[in-house]
Formats: sequence, C-alpha cells, structure tokens
Amino acid sequence: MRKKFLNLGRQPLANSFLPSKSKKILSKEFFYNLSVSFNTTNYLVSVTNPVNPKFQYTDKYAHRASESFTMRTAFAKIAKRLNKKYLPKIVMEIGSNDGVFIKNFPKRKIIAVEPCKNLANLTKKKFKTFPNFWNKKLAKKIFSESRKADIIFSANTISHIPNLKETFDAIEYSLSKNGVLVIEDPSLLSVIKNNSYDQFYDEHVYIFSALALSNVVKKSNLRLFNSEKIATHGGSMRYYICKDSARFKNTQKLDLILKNEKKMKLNNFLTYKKFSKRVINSKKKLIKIFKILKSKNKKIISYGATYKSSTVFNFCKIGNNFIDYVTDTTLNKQGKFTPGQHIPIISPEEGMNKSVDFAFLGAWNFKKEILKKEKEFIKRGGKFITHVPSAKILSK
Ligand code: JHZ
Repeated sequence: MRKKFLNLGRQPLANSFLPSKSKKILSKEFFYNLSVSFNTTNYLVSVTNPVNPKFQYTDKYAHRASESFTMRTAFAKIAKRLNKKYLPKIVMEIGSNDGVFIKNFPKRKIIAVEPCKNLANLTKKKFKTFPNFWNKKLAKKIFSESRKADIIFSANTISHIPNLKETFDAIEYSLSKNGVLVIEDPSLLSVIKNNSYDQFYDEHVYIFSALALSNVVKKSNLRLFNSEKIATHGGSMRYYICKDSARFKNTQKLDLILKNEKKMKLNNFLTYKKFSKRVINSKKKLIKIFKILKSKNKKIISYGATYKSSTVFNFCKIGNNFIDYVTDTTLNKQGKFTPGQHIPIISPEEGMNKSVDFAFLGAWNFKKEILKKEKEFIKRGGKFITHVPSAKILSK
C-alpha cells in the first residue's frame, strides 16, 4: 500500500527553463502537484503521480553531467575501477547524457542509450549511441542470446524511470551470465538525514534505499549483491546487481548497509511523517532568512540553476521577490528563466560581481568545489546561504 507523506505543492518540470517571459511562453508552462509516497510493502519512496517521461526527456534537455569537475573526476575513477575489476567486452550505459562516464572505455566496447536527442546527437559522433528510451524492445534490438553486456552502468537515471519492472526485466535479458549492473542514485538515508527535500522533483520518481531496491530487483530475477556509499550529489549510493544465479556472493558491506537502514527505520512510515514536519520547518526558516536580508537591502543571488533549487524555489515561493538572478556555467541555461519562479539565469562571470552580498547555494552538493572557486567573493565579505542540512548563512 502507498501512503502519502510529503506535499511539495504546485511545481513545474524542473528542466523547463523558459526562453523568455512572453505571455505565450508563460501560458504554456506545465504545472503538476508534487507529493511523495511510501510503499509499506516494498519500502519504495516515490513521487505519487509521475509525469510522462516523453514530456521530460526531450531534445531540449538542459543538464550536462560534465559541467562539474567533481563529476568528471568521479566518473573517470569508477570507469577505471570497473574496467580493471570485471574486464568487460561490452559496456552499456543507460542515460549516457554527454558521455562523461562511458567515454572512458574503448570505443569498440561502448553502447550508449540516451533518449534526449540533443544529447544523443552530441555523442553519436564519438561512439555507438541509441537515441531511445530504455525498454524491452530496445534491449532485444541491441542484444541477442549470443551477445550480452558484461557491465551495464546507469548514474542518476534508473530512479528517473517510472516502470521499474520493465526496466529491470530488460536489464536481466541484456546482462551476460556473470554480468554486473552498476547504478548510482541519490541515497534515501542521506535525504532523510540532510533534510534535502529538494532531491524530490518530477525526474526523481524514486529515491532508493538499499532495502527497497533489493526488493524491487528480485521481481526481475536479479539480486543486489553489493552496495557502497558515495559522496556525489550530496550523498548517493552505488549498487551492484547481478542475475540471481551469477557467481557473486552478497557482501558484508551490503549486510551492514541494510542493517543500518533498518536501524534508521527506513522501513517505517513514521520516519517519513517526521521528515515531512522537518521539511515544513526548513521552509519557514529559509523564508525568514531571506526576509531579514531583504529588509536590510542586501543583494541576494542564487548559485547554480539546479533542478533541486526548482523544488525549493517553487515550494517556498522564492522568486525575484528575494533573488535578483541565478548564475550557472551551463551555456544552454544562460539567458533563460528558472521554471515556475522565472528568475533570470546568467553566467557566473557576469553575475558574481562586487554588488552581490549573499548567494544561495542552489548547487549545495558542490559546496566544496564552489567555495574553492569563489574565494574572492568570500574574501570581500560575500556569504553563502544554504538549506542543507538546515537553513542558515554559512559562516565562511
Ligand atoms: P547538479 C540534475 O539535477 C538532473 P541538478 C538530474 N535529474 C539528476 O538526477 C542530477 O542532475 C544528477 C552548475 N554549476 O549536478 C552546473 C555552476 O554553475 O547539482 C549545473 O547546472 N557552477 C539528471 O540540476 C548545476 O550547477 C559550479 O561551480 O540538481 C549543478 O547541477 C558548479 C559545480 C555547478 O544537478
């Protein structure tokens, strides 16, 4: 049974950066009600009413995974590790974005799957890319009984696909006998601990726990056999999954992770009810900070036009009333307006000037990288605001 625990209100698609604020564009903006539910049977936490993926993963998809140094380095490192450990002949990535992970393998081994046509067009010049959604039909087109994948990798994508049964069935069909599926997605435990409710938006249909994922993959004759915590995206998990009959034994690390999730009561609805109360308090606190700063005539901007900040701004109704503009390094976000609240997005070169007093960390997950980059801003007295793990002005 699914039970609702969090209501984040009327939200736009987090990827729908507007090209202008013309009446015509604004009248077409799509909104839906974002609420989050807990499944008391398999412990899955999911958006209650997911949006049709056809409206989300279009040829206008804005996110470029290689925009941050942190992610480029992390993907290169895990690619090297997987290559050494499993010696794959064929590696497939589901949701290959701009190729930041899969480009680390030799071209002849690569199969990339990316439904956003603008991104698929970028990588198809470099290696084999299927511009399609991942499903059984595509799996049967790519693989046969004699040709299977030794590694299937998918970062920040499986959690975006509403139909998990078909997704994992298609993966089970595509994996070689001892092939390994490696997925990375935000960690539910981190979301609960950090109060990072902004991990919920239309694309994050699921925020997985190891407990829930192990239940879900079983239904497709797959087995979660290992898992590790990773630091990316404000606390994620890397999961290793194989065919039920594959040679891998379940690891002690996985046992500990499952035990800890039970200890933290991720299998209990009450945990989520309490989380929901903390989210409402976080909203109140953040609005209070913005109001105080505005009453002192401070100039506030936001740093990083993230999908996550779309949830925060639309939930807390933070727009041009508090924030002058958002800076972002991604070229195709610059010159546009944020979804729902319509705050202009400009380049950091233009935006991080001397008149800025405070910058809200929309990309709080890259705090370390950003603080290092913005030493000048901090040196002249500029301060960052965050809402994770609690709403506050950072002291340095
Ligand atoms: P970032 C996206 O979410 C969407 P977002 C997606 N659904 C998902 O799951 C996660 O990624 C993984 C900019 N930036 O990665 C670049 C700066 O401007 O936190 C990006 O636009 N300056 C696929 O959008 C944004 O911030 C910087 O110094 O929440 C970061 O977006 C840095 C480091 C980043 O993901």
